[in-house]
Amino acid sequence: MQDIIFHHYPVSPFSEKIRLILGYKNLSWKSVMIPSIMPKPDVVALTGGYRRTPILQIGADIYCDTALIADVLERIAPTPSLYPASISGVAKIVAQWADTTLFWTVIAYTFQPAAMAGILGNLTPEQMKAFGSDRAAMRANAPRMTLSEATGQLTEYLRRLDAMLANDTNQAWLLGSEASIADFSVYHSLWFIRRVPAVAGILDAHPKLLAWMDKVAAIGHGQFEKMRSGDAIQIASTSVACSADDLAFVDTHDIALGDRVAIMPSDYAMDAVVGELVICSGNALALRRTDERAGTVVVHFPRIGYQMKRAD
Ligand SMILES: N[C@@H](CCC(=O)N[C@@H](CS)C(=O)NCC(=O)O)C(=O)O
Repeated sequence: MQDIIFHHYPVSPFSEKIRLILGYKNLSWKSVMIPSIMPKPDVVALTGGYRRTPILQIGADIYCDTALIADVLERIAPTPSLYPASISGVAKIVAQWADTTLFWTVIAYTFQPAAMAGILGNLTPEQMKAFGSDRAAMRANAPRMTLSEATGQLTEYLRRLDAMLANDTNQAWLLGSEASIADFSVYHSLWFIRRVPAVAGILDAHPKLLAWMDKVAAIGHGQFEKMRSGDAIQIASTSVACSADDLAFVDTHDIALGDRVAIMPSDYAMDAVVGELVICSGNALALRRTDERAGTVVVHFPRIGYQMKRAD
């Protein structure tokens, strides 16, 4: 089994989601630190343009988006499962809500003037400015929520989440007696709030939620060692991507395997990755591309939240 190489940075909520899943599955992994803003030459060497955080690398296979990364980790370590059979559908639906609606409500709430200094650690005013410009460019025309709307909506979401946790031990996790992907997806946004003292007080009205957060945090991050990004690129360049023969072809684009395609997120950071389509399954898309430094790699995306077009 090749190393699990995780590319991330400490204050990234989506990275925290995956660090905890690595811990939940008791996995050993390599940790590659990446920049939080562009340029990210070593990330782009692997992905071909996708710049969001985190990414997972296994040899010459590069997995984008935490929904897909969670599926890959589930395949590598099926127990304990992120998708217990009786709740797998609802767990994925709640996770998707948390990774989109809840996340952007939390971002609009947390990035309020009173909290700016505490959010990203000790940034200089120049670094704060660079961060602001980077995110403005990344979000382009994506809709923004005002602080008043975000505060009101988040308050209601927290009430709803708190109501999912009963006092008896049968409801230890959001969806019942078993943990699931829903816990990890909801947790990472609330973790982002809790880190920042100027805004964390909004959680205090919900002791059950705070106790559940302590339980998720106690899972930890598994065992990891640092790896340099140059070494990760070297590993990609000397590895062969795994074959996708077992994934059934599901054609909804009228594009055949082997055709040149461009794949990109459908909401923000819409940088296209171009290559030859090698996986087009019910749940995932992947293309093969060759990079000067990383060699031939296969870049994988989930279907949900991404768009694919023919690249001519
Ligand atoms: N749907 C994506 C969202 C990832 C995402 O938005 N990550 C944030 C950081 S937590 C990001 O990419 N920010 C810009 C950056 O890191 O360059 C996923 O699940 O991985």
